[in-house]
Amino acid sequence: KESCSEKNAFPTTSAYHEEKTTEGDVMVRSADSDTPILAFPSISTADFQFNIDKASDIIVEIVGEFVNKLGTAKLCLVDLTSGSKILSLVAAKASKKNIDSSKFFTFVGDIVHLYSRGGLRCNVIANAANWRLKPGGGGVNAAIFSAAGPDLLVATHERAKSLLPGNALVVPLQSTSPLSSREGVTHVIHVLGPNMNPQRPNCLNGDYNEGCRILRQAYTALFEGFLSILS
Ligand code: AR6
Repeated sequence: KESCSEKNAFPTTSAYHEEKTTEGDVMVRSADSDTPILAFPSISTADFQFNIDKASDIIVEIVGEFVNKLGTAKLCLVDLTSGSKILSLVAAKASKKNIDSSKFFTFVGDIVHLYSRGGLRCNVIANAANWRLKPGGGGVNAAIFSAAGPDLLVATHERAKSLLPGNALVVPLQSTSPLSSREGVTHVIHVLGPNMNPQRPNCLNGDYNEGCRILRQAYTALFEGFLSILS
């Protein structure tokens, strides 16, 4: 059985310790399970086809603006594979910018199985949503709605029926949701990023001035949403 691990150059050694499970597997466990952590995917860079190099600059820029406002909380960029380009670009740029690696790190894993398969407890996860805040459609959105169960859609639509690009919506999860009971997730934050895919609504047709502006706004809204949960 393979356990997930943090990515390459941007480790989390100060925040985590390794622990042997009864089966002898080495798991990475949060040193303090009360530490609030926001796990987020790279918004817009898969189905929405946003340029990965530009996106990595923006992630590091906006993380840099928030990293000192987090108190004991942490931010964690997640992707599915250890070959993820966005994870390695962000890790390298964050390290170059001297962003505190105990406050921000990258992690390889499925965002709906971070604790059960990766040993990383994140109380908040972000969703790369669609404008109608609907389940399905693939990617992170399909995974989160499916893992959370039907209550997430109800709780989401009680708060909003749609989202404009660049905006975020904080949704508390019921304790009966498997994402809550199994993974320890208390909130999902839906984020709508800029879309460069002509097959999807609101395509920006390669306008990266507008695209970068919206992606900055999206990460700002996401991190503000996370801070609002902490306060
Ligand atoms: N766990 C962690 N990371 C993931 C997972 C997962 N389960 N699944 C995908 N990623 P995407 P977008 C990574 O396409 O580009 C949906 O259909 C993925 O490798 O989910 O913002 C919505 O309904 C990539 O790095 O989001 C929207 O219509 C990142 O998550 C549209 O896609 C984002 O990929 C949004 O497209």
